[in-house]
Formats: sequence, structure tokens, C-alpha cells
Amino acid sequence: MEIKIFHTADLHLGMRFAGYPDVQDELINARHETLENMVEVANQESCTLFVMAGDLFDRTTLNVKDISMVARTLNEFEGELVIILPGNHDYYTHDSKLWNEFSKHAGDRILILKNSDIYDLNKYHLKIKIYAAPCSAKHSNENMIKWDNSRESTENVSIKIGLAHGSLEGVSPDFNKTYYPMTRKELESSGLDLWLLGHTHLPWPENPDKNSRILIPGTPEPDGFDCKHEGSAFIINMESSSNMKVQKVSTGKYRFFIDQVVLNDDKAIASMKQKYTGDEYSNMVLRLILKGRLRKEELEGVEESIELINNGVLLLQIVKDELHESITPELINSEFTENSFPHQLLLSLLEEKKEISFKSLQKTYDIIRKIRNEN
Ligand SMILES: [Mn+2]
Repeated sequence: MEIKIFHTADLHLGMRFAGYPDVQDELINARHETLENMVEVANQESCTLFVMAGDLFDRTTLNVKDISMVARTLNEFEGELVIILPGNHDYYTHDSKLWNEFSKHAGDRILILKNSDIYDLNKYHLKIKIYAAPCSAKHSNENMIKWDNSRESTENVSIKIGLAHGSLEGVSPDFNKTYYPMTRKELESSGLDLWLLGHTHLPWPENPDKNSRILIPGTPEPDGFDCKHEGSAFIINMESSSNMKVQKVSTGKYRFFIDQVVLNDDKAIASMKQKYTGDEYSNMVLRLILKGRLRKEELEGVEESIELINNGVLLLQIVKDELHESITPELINSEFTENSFPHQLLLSLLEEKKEISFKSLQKTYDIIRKIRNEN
């Protein structure tokens, strides 16, 4: 029996991206496109199961149109079954408007794991048992791994797969232990053959191998500057409970990237321009933190480069609080009355610049300008 599982989690459909008004629609729609693409990849790879290990949705208050669209996309999966675990963002309660609405549009090959229970997939002709640990609230300081194993027969040949959503000790940050905390020890000693988890947005292990039995696919579509990877999912090829191969696939449409660029001469400006106008940045929300000191005409060159970079990326954010015009005799002459106190002070500091740091000169210049502007 060969079974292929497409394992994803934490798509967070319905995120609002209010902090990115200029590209808000693109970022919102990208999550839907990524779901469509993942279903397509799972179909091309002839996967048997499509597993969403929690937080398919970002919240429980989505509108009907979006909920039905997601169900229709998942209905396109051509394998045996789509298995959805409610996570801590899209947790399940019996009066849940989200899951009740979703169920209306979901075809008969979509299984929502509503209860902490053992789901036997024998009825789908699969020798698999799913041990489900769904979330029933946003927070919990206890995980949901609490099945009654006593009625399990030992001669059962099914592959046992745990499906849980929450933090994993040593892997996910969860300082107050409020995200259904789990430990590796507890998962490893559970007697199950494989654990498919969700919650942590960073994939883990980074490079899974044939011995990886606890898997976190990470978010398939990056959702902010905290997310430094390109979006991923896992495809697990199972020959038997002891023979598995795990492959990581890249899934994201957009990426978020922050870089600090020190600009002290024309060369640095040119290399910034060359780097960030490259094709690999066309799908980026890019934040560049510019630092350094440049002559006036060089600063104009920076503005030209920014415009070119801006044309190529999805969104460019420039932070230039620490990019300054270099202090030259010409600048001092143009800013201050000749032979005035600040004029003399700054010129003499500039002449002695070998003994004092540029920082002190900059500081003095800034203080004097501030005092002058306040008066
Ligand atoms: Mn979560």
C-alpha cells in the first residue's frame, strides 16, 4: 500500500493586512491562490490525502462568500480525502458559524475533525487511523492529545497518524504555555507512526529525512516580515509505517524581506540598485533600512535608485532616519552665516576630524540645527 499525503497548515485565509493598504488586495488574494496551487500540486502528485493541520482560516468570522470559495477550492482535490483539523484561530464549537457554513459547501470528500477522537479511514478504503487533537478555543494550557487507546486492538495493521495543532516545546515560542503545548517526548512515546502538526509558521524540521516522524509544514504563504522563508508544505510518501519519505515543496507567492544597506559612496548605491532590481525581488514586500552619509548629489542618486527598485517589487518600504548628508565645508557654508558661532565651531571640528569621530561632528551639527530651528 503506497499512500501520499499532502501536509499543510496555517494558511490563515481571511488575514486582513491592514498595515499594507497599497497591496492589501494582492496579499489577501494570494492566500486563496496558494490554496488553489497546493490542491493542484497535490493532484499532479497523485496524493491520497490532503491534510490541513489547523488554521486554514485566520478567524471564525469570515463572510459566506469567502468560506464557500475555500470549500469549492478544496472540492477540487482528486485524491481520496481532504482532512481538516480546526486550529486555534479557526477552532470548532458545535454552534460554530464558520464550520457550519463551510460544511454546507464542502463535498463528501472533506472530513472535518471536530472532536478529539480516533477516526478510522477504513470506510474510505484506507488502512489509516487519524488521532485528532482539534482546538476548541483560541487558547488552552493543555493540549488535546487524550484519546482512549484501550479499545485499540494490537493486531491492527493500520498506520496511525496523529494530527494536532499547538506549540511544540523547544521548537515553537510559547512562553506562557497557552497554545495547546506539546512536547516531543510525549509525541514520540504515544505509539503513533507519524505526527502531522500545525501552528508554528516556520517549517520543522528544516530538512526532513526518512526518519522524521514529527512534521510542521510552516505557513504556505508568508504573512509578514517575521516570516523569512518562501512558504512551504510537505509531501509524505508512505510505503508502510516504517518506510516513509518526506519532501518539502515551495508554495508561496509573495515574500517579505528586510535588509540594512550602508551607503557611503556611489559604489554602494550602484550595488544596491543592481541587487534589488533583480527578478528574484519582483514578488517581494521589501523593507530597506538605509544608513550612512552621502554628498547631496549622491543622495539624489539614492532617490533615483529607490524609484527603480520600487517599480520592480510588490511593495517597497524605505527607512532612512540614519541616512545623512555628509558634512562638508560647503554644507556648513550654506547652512550657517559666515563666522557665526556654529559656523566656526563646525568648521573647526571638521578640520580636526581625524581626532574626533564623525559621529560627534554629526551630533554637534544636529544639535545646533535643532536649537536653531527651535528658536
Ligand atoms: Mn495556530
